[in-house]
Amino acid sequence: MQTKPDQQSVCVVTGVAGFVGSHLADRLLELGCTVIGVDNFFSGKPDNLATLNPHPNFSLRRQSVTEPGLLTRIQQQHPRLATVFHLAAIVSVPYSLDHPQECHTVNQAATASLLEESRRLGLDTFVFAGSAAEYGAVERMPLVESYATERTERLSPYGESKFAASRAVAGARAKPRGVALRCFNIFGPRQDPSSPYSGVISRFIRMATAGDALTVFGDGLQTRDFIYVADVVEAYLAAAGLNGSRAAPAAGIYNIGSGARLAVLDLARVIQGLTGQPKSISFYPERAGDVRHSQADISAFVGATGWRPVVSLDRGLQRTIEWMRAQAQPG
Ligand code: UD2
Repeated sequence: MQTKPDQQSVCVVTGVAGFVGSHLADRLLELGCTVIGVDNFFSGKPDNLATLNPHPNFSLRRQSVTEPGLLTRIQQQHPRLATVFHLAAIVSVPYSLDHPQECHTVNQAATASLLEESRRLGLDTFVFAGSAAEYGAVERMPLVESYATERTERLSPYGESKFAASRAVAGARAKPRGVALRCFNIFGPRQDPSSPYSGVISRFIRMATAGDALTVFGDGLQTRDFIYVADVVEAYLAAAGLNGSRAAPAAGIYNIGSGARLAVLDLARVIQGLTGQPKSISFYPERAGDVRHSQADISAFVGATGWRPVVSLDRGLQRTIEWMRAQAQPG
């Protein structure tokens, strides 16, 4: 059934200080929802809350999603709580390789607990941030949801934990209805470019705008499915039936990507063109554990909700470049 977003819609967003979570919360507030954000600032950034903090319908809980009773306490204060968007996670694949137990606790066990708590409280919808990492070494493109199975060779505890959690979420048919969004390579403003493991787009834009050569790992012919953050946010709204168009989708796991793939080397050239910084490209050894290709088949979610990505790669890159340039301005 379609829900009309208004002051009646009370939502929890875990990972609210993260790249995607903060954009999702901005959009929910714009729609008139009340948002309770949760973050322990392990990887989330206080700066991402700049537009949220002053909003009268926003409140923040600084805590980990591993702490029991989180949703129960929120529901005591907000009896109309209906929807949980669960995005908080250990988000780094390399970190998960060094800390497999912590990754299991945060990404898998905490999701199972929040889901169970949602069931006890009788909440309507539980939307979970899954990942393309759930496909691990699968080579058949485009990737269809059913290609990731228990037998799939996943390349990290991160991929394993996201797969198990998505499965659990999709198993919740009603009260809550569980929807896991298997997101591909998301990019856009607020993505942190500073770590060696940051998204390639944020890294390339930072290098290009600084006038540096772009670092390509391997031959650059590996491909990825890049999707702009605003399109991902609309997918979250559609998953919860809050986008005001079609009915919400049935419980399940759905790919969220652009449906197209682009070689890293082509991406480098596009970014050099858009920034007007046609500096050279430096080639480095292929990164361990990299998958060769990644491309989503998005027909399941498009068919279920009518959602489609609408921001072109060029437009998304331009907006990201503008944001990064503004960040670089002093003061
Ligand atoms: C993405 C996700 C990761 C996980 C994974 C599942 C991001 C940031 N990471 O990892 O969380 O879900 O998908 O498969 O979305 N590269 C360069 N030069 C650079 C940086 C990267 O050539 O300076 C290459 C890198 O080797 C890779 C591609 O660009 O082949 C994309 O790298 P990424 O780190 O943006 O994302 P990916 O697909 O490894």
